[in-house]
Amino acid sequence: MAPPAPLVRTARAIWHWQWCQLMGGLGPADAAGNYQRPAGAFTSLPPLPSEAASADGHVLIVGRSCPWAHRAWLVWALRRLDASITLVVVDPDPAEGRWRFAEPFGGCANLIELYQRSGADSGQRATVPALYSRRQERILVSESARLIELLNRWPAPDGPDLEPGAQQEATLRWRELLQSDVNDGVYRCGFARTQAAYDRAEAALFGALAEADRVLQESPWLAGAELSLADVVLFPTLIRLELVYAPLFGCSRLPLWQLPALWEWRQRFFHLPGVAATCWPEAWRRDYFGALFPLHPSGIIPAGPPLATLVGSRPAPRGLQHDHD
Ligand SMILES: N[C@@H](CCC(=O)N[C@@H](CS)C(=O)NCC(=O)O)C(=O)O
Repeated sequence: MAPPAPLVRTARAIWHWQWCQLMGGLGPADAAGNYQRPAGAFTSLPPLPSEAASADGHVLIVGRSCPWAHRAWLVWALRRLDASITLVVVDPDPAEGRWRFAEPFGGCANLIELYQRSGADSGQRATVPALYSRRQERILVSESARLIELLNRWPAPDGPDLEPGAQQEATLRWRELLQSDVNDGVYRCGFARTQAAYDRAEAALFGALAEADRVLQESPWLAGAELSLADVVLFPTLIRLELVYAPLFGCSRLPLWQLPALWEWRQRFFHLPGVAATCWPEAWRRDYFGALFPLHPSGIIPAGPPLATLVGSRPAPRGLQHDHD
């Protein structure tokens, strides 16, 4: 027998109140219910360190599921920086809600300790990605938008320049739009507290994706003929779309194949050398569905499409500079 209506109403009101409290733990919102990404630590761009080229001097710390870390990991992979920057992958510790090292790093068991040893305030979030200097024994930068610029200028004899001169203006324009409407946009959909906040974020997200699709009908990469940081920042969000953001954050207006140029772009990007090794769909689903309790209280990890159905086999190059193995 169904419970009496007043009981259902009361239970709903209590659950909604609890939900609002729990959502506050995921991140702040403004009075209209729009998610507001909190500021991070170590946000300014340090100069290129003099020991840049020496092996083992620097460490890039990433987590598999994090799209912000993924963009830094991609620049590291595409520019083949493994000779001068070591990659360390941290694992989530869902019980504690923080990142931990597989084995102690710089004398620390988890990332928050490393942040504090590096001089971060105790209230600051310890986020990935982070670039650490072994010589200075501290984190140099942990804001991904700045970090990808630094990694792009890092000495790399064989690596492509991802801010090609003729495309600088277009690259910057795309990066600004993608950062707000797509990269942060999917979180503003998922973490919206009201219908209106979700509607605004969702419209901006699919507006930006439609614009990207239009541009990619004319040009192989977002900012022009050459691969750039604009493509790099779009990929981590788009490759998680069907696996995480559509089912969990409600970014489900269109299946991506209905934006055919974007669908094809994603396949081409995935098959660039080094990119596949940065993609961990099982970890993405496990971390997002397992950790975001207010959005998915059961913690049950749904099946998703195999990555191969999204990225296919290696597509034929479209006369692209970097599309070779
Ligand atoms: N502003 C940062 C955001 C990075 C970020 O939010 N990373 C998340 C994972 S996706 C994180 O490490 N969160 C840990 C925490 O908030 O304690 C950037 O773009 O680098």
